[in-house]
Amino acid sequence: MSRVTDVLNSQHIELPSWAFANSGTRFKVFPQAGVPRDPYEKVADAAQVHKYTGAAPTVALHIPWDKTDDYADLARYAEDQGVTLGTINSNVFQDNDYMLGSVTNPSAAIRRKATDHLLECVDIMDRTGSRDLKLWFSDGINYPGQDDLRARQDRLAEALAEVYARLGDHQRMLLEYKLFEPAFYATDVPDWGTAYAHTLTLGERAVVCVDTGHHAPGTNIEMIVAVLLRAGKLGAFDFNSRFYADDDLMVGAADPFQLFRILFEVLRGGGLAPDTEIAFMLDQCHNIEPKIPGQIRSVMNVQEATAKALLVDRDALAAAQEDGDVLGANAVFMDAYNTDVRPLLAELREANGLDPDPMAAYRRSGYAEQIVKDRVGGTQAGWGA
Ligand code: LRH
Ligand code: MN
Repeated sequence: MSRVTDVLNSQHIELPSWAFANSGTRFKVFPQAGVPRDPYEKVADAAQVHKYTGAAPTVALHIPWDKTDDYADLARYAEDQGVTLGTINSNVFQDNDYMLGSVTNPSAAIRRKATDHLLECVDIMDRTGSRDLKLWFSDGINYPGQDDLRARQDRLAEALAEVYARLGDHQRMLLEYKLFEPAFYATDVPDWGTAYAHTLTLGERAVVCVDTGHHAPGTNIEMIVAVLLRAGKLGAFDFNSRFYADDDLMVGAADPFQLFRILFEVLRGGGLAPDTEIAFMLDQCHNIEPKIPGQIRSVMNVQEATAKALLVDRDALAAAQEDGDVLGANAVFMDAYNTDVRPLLAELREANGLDPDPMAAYRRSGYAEQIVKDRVGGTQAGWGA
């Protein structure tokens, strides 16, 4: 069992600062009392998740949503709270100038502006000590003929090369793909293949980010994970779950079996080793549920799926696979998935001096009521769209 507990003890899930802010859909954003008003309060809320789960020691920032005068001071504040600042996310999807694209825009001046934002994010990484720059582009077109697909790829490649050249030796570029939305005909980085092709051209410190909500329905995501891992190009996950599109629901909520299959392929490819280079991040929006408990539940869902993946009897599986024992192999896989790992995780938390039930411990802390009292006035944080 030590192999299982060693991996679970070394598991590190990065939280998105924006999950603690107000979020919603184009129809409505329902504000919640006690929501943070600045990056400091977002970091404080993220620290609560780490306090009770012990598995979420870093917080990803999104620029400009987390813009602040002194990033080094924010990094120090995070340390005081028991967490560190993680991935820096660029944002070239909310400026009026980017209607027809950011780094792929027909206008060279607008491409320059977008690229300068990406370079500014690297400057911020130098101050926060972050390793990863995550690039997601909403760039795309809505109608055939609207723009030249090939030319847009050339423009994208040019901007990525300039940013890649700016990265420091220990810094990486995570290129995130997404099938559609906000573009509804062609997205410039729509799938793993396009992202992979660009990262191959760029170099070894450019890797792919798999957001589990960014695929066509029915896509076998664990297959993509196996292929990218084998190619040494799987850099990160944006974990969430969905029933239909990019719903950004809690990871494992919509399809816990899929999450198990994905984490089994990560394990199979060596991606759960204590020194793994893969960044396991959450990218979610708690539109109607309380946000800190939503993040705690999400971290627990990843831990449970990871524990189940680690319980797959690999020798029995390999034997059945070699024998062509289809049902036997599937049964070995399902036995692990159908194992209740909650007692194991509760024991692990107790062994680490944590409450076996993080949700109950957080509820008893009174933190939720305190932030509602404290955070009066000011402007609640959101997506600022
Ligand atoms: C795009 C995305 C991207 C983030 C944003 C918050 O859908 O997944 O990772 O920048 O959500
Ligand atoms: Mn994402």
